[in-house]
Amino acid sequence: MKLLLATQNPNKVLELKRLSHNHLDVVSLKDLNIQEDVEETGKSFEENARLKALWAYQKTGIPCIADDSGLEITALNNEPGIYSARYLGEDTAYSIKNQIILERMQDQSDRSARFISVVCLVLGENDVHCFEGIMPGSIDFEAKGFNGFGYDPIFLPENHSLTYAEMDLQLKNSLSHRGQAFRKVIAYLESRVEYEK
Ligand code: ITT
Repeated sequence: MKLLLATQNPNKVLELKRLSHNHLDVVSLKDLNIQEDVEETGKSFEENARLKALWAYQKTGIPCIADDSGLEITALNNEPGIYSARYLGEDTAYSIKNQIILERMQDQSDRSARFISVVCLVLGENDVHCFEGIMPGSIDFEAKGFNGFGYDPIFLPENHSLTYAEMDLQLKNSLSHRGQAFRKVIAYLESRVEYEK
């Protein structure tokens, strides 16, 4: 089946395309030449994921999913949270954002953090389903690795000695917050007979 991933973030498209199996023909907004973005006015990951997926469904009529995700750092009052993309300025380079976070974390003994993803699937106006993935971990003492995007170089997933940015895509997908949520979507679609093919 054709599934539209409603995102302007090419890294999310890459992650889902790598995860999805042969039955799933994943297309992106870019593939459909849609450049607009929807304003994320929700107060939670779920509200924003729902908003993005419904917007894309209403625009195209294609079954859609959207991810809203972010990093919560305990010692920083769970910032940046749902504002992860806008934190410290939407146009600020992540190399700078990550350095500022590392400086703010310098004297913190509690380095715990977690990544959260909520992926919302819209199969019809009243056929909407949300799935969550959470990866607990900590903020490293320096930025490490060059893969991935965003806060990947400073996030150490629990029980691993590599940051997300030091992992290849397959390893990151196998444990990441969004990998977990995407796999739940795929399992749900497989359980719906009409979407088997
Ligand atoms: P779309 O809304 O178009 O999907 P976006 O990048 O703006 O793209 P979000 O609004 O969900 O997506 O913001 C998520 C932000 O959280 C993202 O820009 C990163 O800063 C951060 N983030 C989420 N998942 C991440 C990951 O796997 N690695 C690093 N940073 C991540």
